[in-house]
Amino acid sequence: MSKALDGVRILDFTHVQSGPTCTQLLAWFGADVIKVEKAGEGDATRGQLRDVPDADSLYFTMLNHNKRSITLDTKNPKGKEVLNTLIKSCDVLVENFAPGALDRMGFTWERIQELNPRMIVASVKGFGPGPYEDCKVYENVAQCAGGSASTTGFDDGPPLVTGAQIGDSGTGLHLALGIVAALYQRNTTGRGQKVLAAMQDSVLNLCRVKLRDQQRLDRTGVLKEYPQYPDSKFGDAVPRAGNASGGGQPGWILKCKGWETDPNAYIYFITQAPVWGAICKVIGQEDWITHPDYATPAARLSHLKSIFDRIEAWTMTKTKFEAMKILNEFDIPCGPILSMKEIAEDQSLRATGTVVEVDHPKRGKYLTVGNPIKMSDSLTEVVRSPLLGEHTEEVLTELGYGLEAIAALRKEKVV
Ligand code: CAO
Repeated sequence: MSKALDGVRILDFTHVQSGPTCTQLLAWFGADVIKVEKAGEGDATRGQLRDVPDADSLYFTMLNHNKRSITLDTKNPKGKEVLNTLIKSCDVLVENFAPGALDRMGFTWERIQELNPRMIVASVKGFGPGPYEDCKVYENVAQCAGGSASTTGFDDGPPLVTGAQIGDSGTGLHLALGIVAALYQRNTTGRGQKVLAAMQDSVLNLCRVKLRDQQRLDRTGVLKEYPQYPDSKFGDAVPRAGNASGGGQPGWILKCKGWETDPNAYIYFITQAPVWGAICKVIGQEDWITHPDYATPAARLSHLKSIFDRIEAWTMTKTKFEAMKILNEFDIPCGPILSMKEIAEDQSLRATGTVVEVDHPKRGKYLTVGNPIKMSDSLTEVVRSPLLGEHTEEVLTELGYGLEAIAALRKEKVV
């Protein structure tokens, strides 16, 4: 079976998480991704958070499937020659170096265009043009600068970062979309272009509803679906909303049976308006269906705390899975709080290829997250990440280097 991006060749200059997330997706869609790594060192994550001595870490392996790895000293003049050849033979160059690193290497946009006018140059940077454009940025910096941290957590606590890697993996996703759009446009223009995904911008894009709320707060001075309403005062910025839903249907995380000992015995419960009657029946509070304090969504807003307390008295009598089953029979939206252990053992996620077991020659079997995007005509087979420089000879041969030339490059530590 063919793959969506068959025939697309990616020069992958990415490292750590944001860029590799992007190129891994492109590889899963069928692109030939050639990861260029520093000779002798490789992507720093190969050695970070190691759990098996001398084997590539899970941090690296889980972000670099289906790629080929070559080592190359791009600061060496002979290494630059190899890079010239690679640029000429690839469709997309993806990088997430610190700002200016590619220029300092001698590969400015103009130079790359000279070598290959069809080349798409795609970059992750921490910030777009502006006061912080030269800063190096990691995940949590982006979460803070993109508005996520100030709006995450509880009202009486400090800003919080989230475990979802919205700065790194989130930006990688944005960049991948920009790349496929640029490839599509190239079909008509014949030209490459620059694609930039800034981490701050990507996080803000994912926090769009909070900028919505900022403007509602500016206009009305209150956010009635927030837990601060009606008892606390609102300031001039969107406050942290705890576990409130962020949409027009109030929700909260409620304890389930076993919460005293199991930190994940909780369920997310949404009091969606169309099923309000069903909710009242399930929890045995049928008088709330017509009670003026509870009958309409508007009336309920100032009673959300007591409503969730009452629902929790019911959820605490059920395990999260029992509650999930009963509530779904009535189309009441809810979600169990699943631990990573439960997710790792979930057979349905294995069946769909979302959780995949991969074999690696140095570390043995490990679990990874497969392609979360499923396509009917472009199936993903997850292939283990490459060892450092595993494909150097193979790729150089494809580029036209003979065995002697390759041996000479090795001797001079260019590859
Ligand atoms: N051969 C020779 N040199 C190479 C090379 C190769 N194959 N690959 C990279 N280098 C060099 C670069 O040219 C750069 O050299 P100079 O600083 O002399 O120009 C150097 O290696 C280091 O690159 P870097 O500055 O990108 O790496 P860092 O570890 O200092 O910074 C990071 C890491 C992530 C903070 C920075 O790359 C960054 O801000 N990237 C953009 C934002 C981003 O992606 N952040 C997410 C990180 S987690 O996904």
